Amino acid sequence: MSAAGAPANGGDRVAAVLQAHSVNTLFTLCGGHISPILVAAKARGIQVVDTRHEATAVFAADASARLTGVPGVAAVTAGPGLTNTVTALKNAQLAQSPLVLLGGAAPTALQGRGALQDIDQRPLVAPHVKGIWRVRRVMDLAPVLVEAFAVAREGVPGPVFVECPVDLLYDEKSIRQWYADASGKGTSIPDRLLRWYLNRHADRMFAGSSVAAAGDPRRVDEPSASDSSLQRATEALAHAERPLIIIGSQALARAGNAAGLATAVAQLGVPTYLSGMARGLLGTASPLQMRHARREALRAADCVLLAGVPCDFRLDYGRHIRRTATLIAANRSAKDARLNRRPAIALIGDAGEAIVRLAQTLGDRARRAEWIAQLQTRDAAREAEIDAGAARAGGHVNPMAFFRTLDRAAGANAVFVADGGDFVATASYILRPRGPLAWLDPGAFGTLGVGAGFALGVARARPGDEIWLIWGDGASGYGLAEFDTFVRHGIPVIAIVGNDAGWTQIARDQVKTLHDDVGTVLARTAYHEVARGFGAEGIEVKKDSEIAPALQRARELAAAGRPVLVNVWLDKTDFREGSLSM
Ligand SMILES: Cc1ncc(C[n+]2csc(CCOP(=O)(O)OP(=O)(O)O)c2C)c(N)n1
Ligand SMILES: [Mg+2]
Repeated sequence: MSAAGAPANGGDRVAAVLQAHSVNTLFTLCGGHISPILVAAKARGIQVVDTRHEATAVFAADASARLTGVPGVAAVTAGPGLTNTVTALKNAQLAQSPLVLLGGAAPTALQGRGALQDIDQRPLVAPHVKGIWRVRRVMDLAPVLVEAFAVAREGVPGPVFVECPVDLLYDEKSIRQWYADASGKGTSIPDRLLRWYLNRHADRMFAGSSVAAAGDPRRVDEPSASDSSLQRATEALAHAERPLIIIGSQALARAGNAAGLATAVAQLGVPTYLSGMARGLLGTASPLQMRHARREALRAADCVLLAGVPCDFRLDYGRHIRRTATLIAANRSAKDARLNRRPAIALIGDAGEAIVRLAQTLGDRARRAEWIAQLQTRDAAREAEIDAGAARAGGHVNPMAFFRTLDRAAGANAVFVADGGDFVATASYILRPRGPLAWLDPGAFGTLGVGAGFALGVARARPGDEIWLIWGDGASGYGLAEFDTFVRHGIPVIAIVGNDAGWTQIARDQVKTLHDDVGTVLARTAYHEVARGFGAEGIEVKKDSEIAPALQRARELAAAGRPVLVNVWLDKTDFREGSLSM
């Protein structure tokens, strides 16, 4: 702190705002442009978690935001540091996850003059964020960041980007000295002009910076559906014979309200499918939760409430909802509420809050015992099919048997992170997330490579929870190097690699339709040895009989603080035959 109480430098101004927003972790990969932010964050007690790829840092910030509702924060260096984040930023945007990305930039006086890593960052980032700010004065750092945090959270949440040029982050004396050295001691008129120019430039940059800047969060109003639309939804549901609710990630935008939402669904007594971050909302054994044959249920339903779920590819573009059914769409985004199907009733606002209010106005007037029983019977039949599939023995491990065993083995505080193709799709049918916000998948962008970063974010948001990273062998390649990060930071992730020696989800259709597996074949790589190389534990599982002991051992190691990779040799199965995502 300076005499006037202002932060020592711009880096500390940034760190002070993070602290005021209850950010406990800064995910990063270092670079000279952002050093003052990292050092100041550490000095203020914020844990700096340094990763091996900038995408990991942003995926981690995304996961942390999803679990806490507080925007996650990542800091990356200028140029290549930023370009490396684009996939993760886009993923967060489509998943409507609020995060703040801090990027370095070349010194303000040198931008556009061939400085190291000096590129125009705006056009790279702008299409993927809700807001972008390029700070030009030290005194603006804090207010801009406060605004960035609020924009990330309000309305439809999403990522934002704040560019902080390096010369705003160091203290005034050093920067003036640096500019003085750069402009030399020459006495010619151009030399003197340059010194005058740089001096004036520094005056502008540091104007007003002797005063401390407030970093307190700005209030964010939560959007709320109108009373009249809610009344109409209440009536529609009360008169329905076969009502159905589908709850998606956006309904959990306010992470802290999950328990209230679960209670409301139980009060309504309407059969419910859960997707994305809503999986696990009703625990593992709710009689209202249906897990299978969603398409058939949608075809039969006469009133469908989509809560935070757009009619995109994941819902077959709304094709399976009857034309005669009353469609109710609760969504923070008016556009998403109308995507591909115009709802009869649009509840524009927080979808979770809408369900809570519906439970108050409707009570259990939409509970239909016979309809619930009908869906339960179909669900049970599918579970029996899975049991039969899981009982088939092959040369190596049966993925269905594997996930049935994992479902029994995982602890009550398990969080599942899903990153891959067929292997994780099988997991999503069989694993039962223990509670709300205990299942993470990429979301609508469907990118591979989220796993290691998500696991890292979960570890920081839910210290002490048991983290299972369900990885396809293909997908694991994007993040294996983060085992180094897990080891250095003592983060006991349990990674399960479904080793089918291939990019199977793609191979399945490519071979069938084009009769060639080119580009889809991998080796039975010893991924557990790779983890050992990074200093973690590695376990290999080649037969069904080895599954349970391996999982128990992995849990023990994780409980003792050790990251583990379990490399599981899979059999080919036809479980996912016929499913094609486009
Ligand atoms: C970044 C990215 N690249 C490529 C794809 C296309 N893709 C979807 S599923 C898949 C195969 C995944 O293979 P693996 O992780 O081994 O899982 P498996 O299907 O074999 O169980 C691929 C390549 C993608 N979704 N994201
Ligand atoms: Mg594979």
